[in-house]
Amino acid sequence: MTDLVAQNGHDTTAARRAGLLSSGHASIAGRRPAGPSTMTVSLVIPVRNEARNIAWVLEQISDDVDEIVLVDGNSTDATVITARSYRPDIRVVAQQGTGKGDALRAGFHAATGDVIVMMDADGSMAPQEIRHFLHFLSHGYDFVKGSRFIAGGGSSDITPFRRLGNKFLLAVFNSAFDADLTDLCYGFCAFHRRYLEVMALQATGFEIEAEMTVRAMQAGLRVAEVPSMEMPRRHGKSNLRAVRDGIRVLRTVLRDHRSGVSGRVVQALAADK
Ligand SMILES: Nc1nc2c(ncn2[C@@H]2O[C@H](COP(=O)(O)OP(=O)(O)OP(=O)(O)O)[C@@H](O)[C@H]2O)c(=O)[nH]1
Ligand SMILES: [Mg+2]
Repeated sequence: MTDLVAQNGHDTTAARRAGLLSSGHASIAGRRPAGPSTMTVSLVIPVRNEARNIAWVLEQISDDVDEIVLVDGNSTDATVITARSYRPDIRVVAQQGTGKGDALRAGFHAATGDVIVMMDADGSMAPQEIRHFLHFLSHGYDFVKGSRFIAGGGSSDITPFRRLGNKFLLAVFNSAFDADLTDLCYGFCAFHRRYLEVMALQATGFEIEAEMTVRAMQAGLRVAEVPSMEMPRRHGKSNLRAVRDGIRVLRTVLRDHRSGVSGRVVQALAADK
C-alpha cells in the first residue's frame, strides 16, 4: 500500500498502516461503541439539477452517515422531490448566493455532526468510499482529502486538459506550501467540524476545494490523502468551466499563500480539547 500520503508531521508509514486496517465504523450515535468512533457524521451534498443522479447517490449511503444535508442551488428539475422521496430524513438547505462554494459553505454551516464529509451528487464519487475518510478522521487526522492520482485512485472522467490544469495548480500549491499532495481540485473530502471556523471559508465557486486545502495547511491541520476513484457524471452537463475556474483556483492559492501560516496555534488549541 503505497497509496496514502500523510502531511504535516505525520509519517507516511503510519498512514499506510492505518489504510490497511481501514474499515467502516460509525453507525447511529447511541449504538456505537465508546472511543473515537462515537463521532457523528454529516454528509453535505451540493446539488444543481441532479434529478437523474441523486437517487443513485442516496441509495448507496450507509449508516456511517447520521445526517444528510442537501444544498440546493435553485434546481429547476425534480432534484429535491426525488431526494426527499429516497431519503425522507434528508435536510434540504437552500443556498442564498450562487456557485458550488457558496452551496458548500451553507451546508457546512447547517451541519451538526462532529465530522463533515462533502461529496458531489452527479454519481462521480462512490459513497462506499466515505468509510475510508472516516477511518482517518477517527485515527488522528483532521482533514482528509480524496486523491485520484495515488495508487488505488483514478479517474475515468477527467479530460487531458483538466488533468494538465490540475497538475499545474497542484505544482503551484505544493511549492507555495512546501507540501507533497497529489490532487487539488477534487470535491470529495472530510474534516472535523470543529475546524470550520478556523478555515474561515470564503470561496463561492469551484475554487472552494483548493481553498479548503490551503486553509487546512495554513492552520497546521493533520492532512491525509486517501485514494478515490472518480467516475464520469451519470447524466447531465458539468457546471465547471475549466479555464475560468482554474484561474479562480490559482488566485486562491496565491492570495492565501501571502497571508501566512498559523498552524502551531491551531494544533495547540486542538491538543487542549
Ligand atoms: N447547490 C449548488 N450545487 C452546485 C452548483 N454548481 C455545481 N453544483 C453541484 O456540485 C457538484 C459538482 O459539480 P459538477 O458540475 O459535477 O462539476 P465537476 O464535477 O467539476 O464537473 P464534471 O466532472 O464535468 O462532472 C454537483 O453535485 C453539482 O450539482 C451550484 O451553483 N449550486
Ligand atoms: Mg462532477
